[in-house]
Amino acid sequence: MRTDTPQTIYRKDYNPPTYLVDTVELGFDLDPARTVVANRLTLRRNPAAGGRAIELHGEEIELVALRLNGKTLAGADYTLADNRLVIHEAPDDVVLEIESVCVPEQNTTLSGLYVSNGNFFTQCEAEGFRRITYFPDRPDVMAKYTVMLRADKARYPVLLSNGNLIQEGDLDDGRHYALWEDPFKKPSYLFALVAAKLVCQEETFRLADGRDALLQVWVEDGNLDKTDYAMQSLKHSIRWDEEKYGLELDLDRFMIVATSDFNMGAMENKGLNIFNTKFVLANPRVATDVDFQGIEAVVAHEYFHNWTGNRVTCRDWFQLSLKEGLTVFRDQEFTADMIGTDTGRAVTRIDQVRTLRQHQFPEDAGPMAHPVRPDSFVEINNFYTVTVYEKGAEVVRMYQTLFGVDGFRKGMDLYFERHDEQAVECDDFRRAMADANGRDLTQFERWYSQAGTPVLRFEGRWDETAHTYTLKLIQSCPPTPGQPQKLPFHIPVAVGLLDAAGNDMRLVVDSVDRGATAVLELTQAEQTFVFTDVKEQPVASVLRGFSAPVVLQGSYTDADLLHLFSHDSDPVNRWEAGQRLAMSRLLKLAGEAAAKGNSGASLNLDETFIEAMRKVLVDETLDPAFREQALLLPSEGMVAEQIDGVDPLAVHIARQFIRADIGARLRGELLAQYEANLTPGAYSPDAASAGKRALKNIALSYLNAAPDDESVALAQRQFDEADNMTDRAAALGALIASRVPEAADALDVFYQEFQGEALVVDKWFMMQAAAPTTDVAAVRALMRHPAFTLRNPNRARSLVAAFCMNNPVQFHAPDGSGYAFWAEQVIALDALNPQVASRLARAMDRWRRYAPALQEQMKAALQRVAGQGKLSNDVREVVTKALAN
Ligand code: B3K
Ligand code: ZN
Repeated sequence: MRTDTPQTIYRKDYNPPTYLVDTVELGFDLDPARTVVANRLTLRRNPAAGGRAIELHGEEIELVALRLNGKTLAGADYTLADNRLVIHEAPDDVVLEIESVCVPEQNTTLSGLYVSNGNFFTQCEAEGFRRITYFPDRPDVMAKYTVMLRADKARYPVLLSNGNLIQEGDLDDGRHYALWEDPFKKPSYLFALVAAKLVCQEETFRLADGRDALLQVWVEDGNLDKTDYAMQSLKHSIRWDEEKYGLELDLDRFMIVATSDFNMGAMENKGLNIFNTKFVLANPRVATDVDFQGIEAVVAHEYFHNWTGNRVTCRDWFQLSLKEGLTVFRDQEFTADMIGTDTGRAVTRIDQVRTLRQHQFPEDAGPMAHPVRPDSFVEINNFYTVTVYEKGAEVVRMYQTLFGVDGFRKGMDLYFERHDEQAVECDDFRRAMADANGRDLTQFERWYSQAGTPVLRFEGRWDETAHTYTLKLIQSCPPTPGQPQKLPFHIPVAVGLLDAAGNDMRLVVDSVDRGATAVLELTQAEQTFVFTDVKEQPVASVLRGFSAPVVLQGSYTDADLLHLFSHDSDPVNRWEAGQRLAMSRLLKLAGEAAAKGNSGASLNLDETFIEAMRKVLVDETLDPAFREQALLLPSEGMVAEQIDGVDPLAVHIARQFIRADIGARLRGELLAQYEANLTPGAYSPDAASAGKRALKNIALSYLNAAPDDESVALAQRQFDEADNMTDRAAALGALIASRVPEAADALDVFYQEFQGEALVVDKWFMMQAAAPTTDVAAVRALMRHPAFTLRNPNRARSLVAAFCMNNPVQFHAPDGSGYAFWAEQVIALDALNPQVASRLARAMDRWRRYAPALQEQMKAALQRVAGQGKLSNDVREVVTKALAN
């Protein structure tokens, strides 16, 4: 726990390291209560930097011995303060020997070396290596590692580290050892070790160049029935990277290890990926379609990091999106390719757009707004954000939109040719893209340096005599903390024009035939594009495929939107038109509900909207997965983002009213689609089956938004009879939402059946936490359940964070009880695990948007946390920024 005043670190202050490290030899004597780490480094003075002082980081470790070129250093030779060990004056070439001690069993932060369920794991990104040994713990120091692990053989039969296993054997006293060597230079954040009692599924896999690689998925005993999908996903990922980018696995062995105590999804340590069990373990009984998709995506993401992140890494942490944005883009493309069909691709794209709007746009508009490449931070762990990851991926996607798949590949090839085994900057990636495609991307840099979501407005005018259609595009970007003014972005805007029959017109701009979709490049604040030979009034489909991460505004009429919703050849914009129709109703009804003192009594939904929903629901020419997306209303959070001084209860009432109205008025169609989309036979997580289940289950949920005996019986039957978690969880969710007494029994049955499956117990907590019937008192009661603990991040998130983030009605209860609970839990969690606490702290980001009475109480809760004497930098940065902006 740091209690000193947090220091802000600035990108502009970057200095190269004074010494470079060539080799690292680590020796571990693993003991939960006292692990001794011997570290032998060879260093060399960096000619590119001045100075002869060696700067090492160290945190929560005890220095036992320190020798330089064989001589023990005296107290006057170095300073040890503020988590820094500085050796004042060193020769050009140095062998440094450091011995230190840490206490893994007391490490609840899950950063550095820690114990989970009796096993040792590490997490070093971003700055966890310094909690293991003294080291220049910065990503631009890349070295070769050799690691000796020693531990009790009975308790820790499996000893793993990065790279290749060189030697293993027995020692005295029931101990054994393993020696690992990583042939590649790497930054310290990619170091990992595991010492544990685990079992594995393994196989050899033939790589494109004919080599055989050993692939392993390590889990606790009893979970080998849940590793198949992760293994399959790994093999698909290896193949895909070979075929798509010509990138091969560069090691003889690739390991995935699952642990139930993990701060995030997974970690790409070289050759030894460590995963949250949530993204490894799956079988039909315990995992949903969404869980299977998550596993495939995260396994791929971590594997792809081997090239984009590990072989080419970041110069400093401000460059984080260099590896994260790029790798998210790669895993997104992989997911789309795995589905294969056009609508399948579109549905994954729609998912990405939804995530951006739901999470990234609010971040970009809130107190923590930062550019994709931030200029400053207090705690780097706070910057593993949707902006760095998802907006970063959108920025990478725009290169592909501008240059095409082949142009993008050329840029990637040049990037690796120039920068393999280097630590570089976002600018280097942009330069590779520009040079490979012969384009000037100077202005494009603003996507990295300017925060905030650009607003893109369009105005279209058809000239019936000249047969031209003039499209005016106007861009602006709202101010963000520290950035009052923005310059125009370079925005690729994909546009189509629909004729009255709904067909794409052929686009001609400047006498050039641009096909059905033209990618216009907007670089000015305002620009006009003229399409010629337009014989009738078109309906414009702007920002096809969501070609840039912007908010699109245009004066759409309902008629335009209905036309696009029925006909747009671009499925993303087709979906988008439906979302706009829904959003306008949600906003209108939320306004009416609020005006009537939050009574849903006399709300009304127009036939036009119901008819549009009916049409898409029964349109058999559309994939079930797409229809489900089209039927899914914008979330309460997304609606709230559109209203100043929002009252979350009014939004909830409006959305529930629409759901119930759809459920009642489309009853026959919903029942028919429910039946038509059953998936008899053995469960398979493939996209087509998952799409059917999704449509069937959204039908079930609408039916139970206006429950009657029949719909409740349907949910109950599905709950009792389904053989897979997707259908069981959906049925349970429908019962909970319909507020029928059957729900409580079903929850009991569910718990009894799955109490031995931690990931399912998480779902059980989460469903209750997010139910609008669950108030703070009920959450507190759940916290007293024997299965609850704050110490396990998944469990804490499944109840505490799920309540604060996914249960807007109760979280924003007018008496402020939700906010008081939040403050209490942030403080409690911070003492255990600052990273998890800090994520929870962000539930208050948008406090200034709420109705005055709520705002007041939110501010008080923020002040209560900020006023704590003992607070991590992580949480302090978040609450300080929330109060300041
Ligand atoms: N690189 C890790 C994230 C590390 C987070 C540190 N607080 C996982 C990933 O993005 O693949
Ligand atoms: Zn990543």
